Amino acid sequence: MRCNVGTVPVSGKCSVNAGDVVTIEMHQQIGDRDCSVEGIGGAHWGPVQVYMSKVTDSSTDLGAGGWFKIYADTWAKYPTGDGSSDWWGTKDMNYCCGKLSFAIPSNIPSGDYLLRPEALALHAAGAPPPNGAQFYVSCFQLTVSGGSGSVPPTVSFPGAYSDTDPGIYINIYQSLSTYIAPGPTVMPGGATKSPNVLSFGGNCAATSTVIGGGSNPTTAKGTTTTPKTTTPVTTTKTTTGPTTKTTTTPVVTTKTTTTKSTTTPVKTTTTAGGTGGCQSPQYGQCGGIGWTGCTGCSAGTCSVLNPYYSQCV
Ligand SMILES: [Cu+2]
Repeated sequence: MRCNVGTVPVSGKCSVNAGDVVTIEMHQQIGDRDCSVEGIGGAHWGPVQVYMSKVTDSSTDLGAGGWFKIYADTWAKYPTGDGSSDWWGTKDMNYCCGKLSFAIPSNIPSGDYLLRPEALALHAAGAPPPNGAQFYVSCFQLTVSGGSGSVPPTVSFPGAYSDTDPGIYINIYQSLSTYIAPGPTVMPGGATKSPNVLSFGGNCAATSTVIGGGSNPTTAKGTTTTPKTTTPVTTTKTTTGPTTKTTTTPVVTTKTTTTKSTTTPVKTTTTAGGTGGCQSPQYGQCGGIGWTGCTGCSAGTCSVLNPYYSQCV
């Protein structure tokens, strides 16, 4: 829950300035940064949230100290369909080259930090604990310069979440009137974004709202520019452990504006899978109600997690 399994600190640190916009990337397969491939595939819908922890040395720290939330891109209701049709943070990530951008708050002290983006996949989260929600986390080792103020109140991992939290133990295949993301509120000076992308070709540029006023550019669109106050962060590459499949690579980018795309998933009554004779990759979706993609598996076997979701495991 802190920094994923099978991970250890590495020697490098990424230097950033307080206030910099950082972009993290998540991809299904190691080494694949193809923007035409879903960043986190297989209907892994849920919120994306980002935490930081002040540490003495980010190249050795294991994250046992306190964490505070700096960013949240969680949920927004789509006019039709059930919760799986709604806007989610992981849809923003999925259809935007696996990228999510957010600012390092300017009102935190300078020094070393661990940065912990967390994608929470809820496609099987309606099953009773300990089955259900899937957390995809990585930790990045930062040194922040130019900060000010003090560290906000913190939580611990484990400890911040309960397996029965309403945003963790939830069936998203029903109409949702609200969604309560797990964990503490975003710190003042942090930011939230309302998710706004439902498919490839959606508008990946959007602005997040700073808690306490103002806004930040959050998502790179097409060409990447380096903002004047930003130091590019290109060194850390964190590979997740054996139970997950994503790789996250931080890079610094910029930019803005919003719109909404409107794709409604086609509903069918298939339970074992769709029409494809093709093969999904390991950890990919291979069946479930509404699934029209590949029903075979190039690695693993197609296993039913719930009526809406079968996965190559
Ligand atoms: Cu999964």
